[in-house]
Formats: sequence, structure tokens, C-alpha cells
Amino acid sequence: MVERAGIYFRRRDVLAGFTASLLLPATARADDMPSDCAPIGVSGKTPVPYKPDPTLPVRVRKSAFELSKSEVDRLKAAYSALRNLTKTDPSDPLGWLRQGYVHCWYCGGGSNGTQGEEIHGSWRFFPWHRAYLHFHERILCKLVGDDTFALPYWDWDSSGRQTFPSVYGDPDDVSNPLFDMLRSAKPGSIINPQVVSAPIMNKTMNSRNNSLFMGSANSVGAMENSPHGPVHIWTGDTSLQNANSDMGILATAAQDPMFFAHHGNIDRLWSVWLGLSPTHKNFDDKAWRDHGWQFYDENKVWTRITISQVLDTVTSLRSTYQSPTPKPIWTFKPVPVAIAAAETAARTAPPPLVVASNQGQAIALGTAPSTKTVALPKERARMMAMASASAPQSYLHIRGIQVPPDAQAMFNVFFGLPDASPSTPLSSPNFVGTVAVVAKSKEMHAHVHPAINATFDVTGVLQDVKPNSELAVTFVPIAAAGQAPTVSTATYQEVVIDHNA
Ligand SMILES: [Cu+2]
Repeated sequence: MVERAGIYFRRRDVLAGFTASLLLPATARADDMPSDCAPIGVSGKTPVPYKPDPTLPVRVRKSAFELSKSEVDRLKAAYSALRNLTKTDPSDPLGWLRQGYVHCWYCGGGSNGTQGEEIHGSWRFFPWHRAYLHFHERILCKLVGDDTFALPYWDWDSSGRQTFPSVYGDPDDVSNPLFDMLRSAKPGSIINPQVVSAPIMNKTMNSRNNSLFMGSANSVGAMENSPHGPVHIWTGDTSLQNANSDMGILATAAQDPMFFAHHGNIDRLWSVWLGLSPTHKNFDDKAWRDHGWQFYDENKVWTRITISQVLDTVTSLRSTYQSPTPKPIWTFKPVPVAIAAAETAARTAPPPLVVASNQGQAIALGTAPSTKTVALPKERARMMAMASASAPQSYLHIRGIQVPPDAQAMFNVFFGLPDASPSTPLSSPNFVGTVAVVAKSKEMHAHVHPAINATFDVTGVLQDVKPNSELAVTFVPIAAAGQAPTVSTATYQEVVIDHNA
């Protein structure tokens, strides 16, 4: 990166020649890591409240695999114009670079004291990214002078689409504005089954309630964990071994146009999940609904939007999704258990069962599989293996997961399978779920990596595994192709099973 009067140019763009008058200093870095991504010119500014515009047409987002020739041309024209804004003025808040910095800032980036709020690892994840897609899309609309312009989505959960969409470019055509030089996946790259496959999608889309699916104030939801995180990591490095720019590091992820197609699908699946069952609902909590964030809108107006303003996408945001043509790889199975009864039972459930803890000290994850075993009193084992309205649901909590800001972590969790390995298929009835933490930044000082808490509904797994005198919980760190990761710096504090989600 080249720094000049507080403005950052990316090294590759300097090399591409548009700022040929600049000399590349010895400190220029190939990873283009922003050291300060705070928005420019907003201190002391009062944001204007967001107002829906009912006169706008409803923008229809389509699969990146189903765009017409003219839609592909329009998409390329939009990103070309976005990149041109940055070439003309790197500090333009609407330009490609500063748009990417928006995501960086909201994952704790910025110079000391100016860091944005952390919007990952909690129930802020879905609504913040929806708002971000909205403002980004409206900027692109303005750039192409077409209010019907819509971002495409990459439906990696559709049958036959676990492959990188070709419109996003290949290394032989760097003139494609959708292509990103700092990307490992390319057209034809097939997603590893550890990243997206039916078992993972079945777990995520069958999450029984909003805190499991969307997270809570202090825990990560199923979708953010997987496949959101693994797709980020894979796009940056298909071997899953390294945290690579752009997509594999949160500070740079949104500098790859693919970010918006990946998050388009995440956002679409939020609506899909809500429509699967009347018990799938958004949160009623005022603390969630009234929470909001600031963005530059397409007219460079510093605008505040609240979560309640992103929930009705058609009325408030004027956007919607056209369903993909192929069937999804996952299936939804309504829960036959009377949930209300089970939740009543939870109130009289036994105390939490501690599977692993080290008196508040960190436990290293390591690179090899590790198993913790806990003795189960008879009554407890019977209760956990029971599938009836009188038995409460069981949850596995992994708390205090810590990863240095410049590192990532990805591991699978199994019950009752102590010899599980990185090549154990996720179709195993013993598979509980995947934890994935995407690296934040290579600039250590700028980003804090708050501890992550993950919760899995293990009721179904416990019924299949039928624990008796003891229960084995196995963590399997993974990379691609059945490999173990070569390094691991992740730690966790405790693993607990209880009956409260
Ligand atoms: Cu994000």
C-alpha cells in the first residue's frame, strides 16, 4: 500500500499504472491491508435518518448464474464506474476502495478511538450486511443511471452451483472489473464439501429459532459460522490453509466484488429461513430493532438506518430476490417435537454439564483432533437421548473462542466419534457442526477480535448417537481435501451442554 497525505492507494493499482506518478516505497505491501479504514469527514456530523422512497422500482436480485448478457454488461459497467471513482479520487466515499473500507471499519477497523462497531459474531450480522448491500447497490444504480440495477447473488446452496461463478472473471482477463487479483478461487473451482454441502446447509437451515440461526447479543449464529465463514476463507485460499486477502480477511473482503454476491445469498437465505416455519421469526427485542448504523448514501448523505428499517425489504429497501431455478441442496424438516412443551421442560432441566474448562484459562485448539469426555449420570443420558415433548432440547455451547486478529480457525465438532478426522464425512450422524472464524486484519493494532461464543442444537445428534455412561466431544481442525491445518493459534475457554439456547 502507498500512503500519501492520509490517502491509501492499493499497490496493484499503482502497478497497473493509473497513479504512475507515485513512487512505490519499500514499505509497500502486497496484501493491501488498510491501516485506517474510518470514514472520512463524518466526525461531528449528525446523520440523516433513512427514509424509504416508494417511487423507486423494486430491484430484483438474481443468481449470478442466471444473468442475461445485458445484465452482465450492466454489472460490469457498474463496477467499472465504481473503480473509476477511486482512480479519480481515492477518498471518494462512493468509490470501490472506500466502499470496501466500510466493511473494514465495521469489523473494528480504524485508528485508535475511531473504530467502528463490531458487526460480526452476533445478531448484528444479518441486518448490518443487508443495510450495507442496500447502500452499495443504490450507489451502483446511480453510477449506471438505472434504478432497476440489482446485485446478483452466488447461490452456493443450489444444486450444481458449488462452483465459482464465471462472470466474476478469470486471471486471463484482468480487464474484467468484477475480477479481483487477490483471489484464489476462479471460474471452475469447485467448493470443498467441508465449505458448503448438504449436511452443513441442513444444519444451518433447520436451526429451530432465531438465536440459533441469527446469533444473539453475544453469540454467533449458525449461518454466520457456516457456510458464511468457510466461503470467505475458501475464496481467498481454496486450500483453506491461509488467511488471504481479499475475501479471506474481513478488513479487505469487500474489496472483492464477489463479497456482495456471497452476502447476497446469505441475505436471501435469511428471508428463506423466515418463510420456512411460523416459528422462525425475527427478534422482537427493542435493543435489536432500534439499533442502527451510518452509511453514505448514493448522494453522499451520511445516513442512519435502523434494524427495523431493513426487515421489510420490498417496502423499505425496494429490493427482493428472484428464486434460483435449481432446487437447493438442503431440505427443511419441520420439528415434530412440541417446542412449547420442551421449553417448559427446560425450566426444570438439570444444571449445565461441563465438558471442558480450565478455570477460565484458554485451552489450545491445536491442529490435530482432540476429544473431551464427560461422564453422564444415567438419568441425564436417558433424558438427552429421548425424543419427546417432555424432553428439553439440548445445546452445546463453545465459549470464549479466541483467534489472533491476523489468523483464522475452522473446525468440525462430533459427538461420540473420538477417531473423527479431517476426512470424516459430514453426513456422519455424529456431526454436530462447524465453527469458522475469519481473520480480521494483518494490521494488528487496528482491530480487536472479541471472543466468540457458538451454540449448536444437539438434540437430534444425541438421539442418533444415544449417549450412555459417557459422552465424547471431538474437535477436528480442518483444511481442504481432508487435510489438517498446518498451524492453529485458536483457543477456547469452555464447552458446556445445557438446555437453554
Ligand atoms: Cu462481514
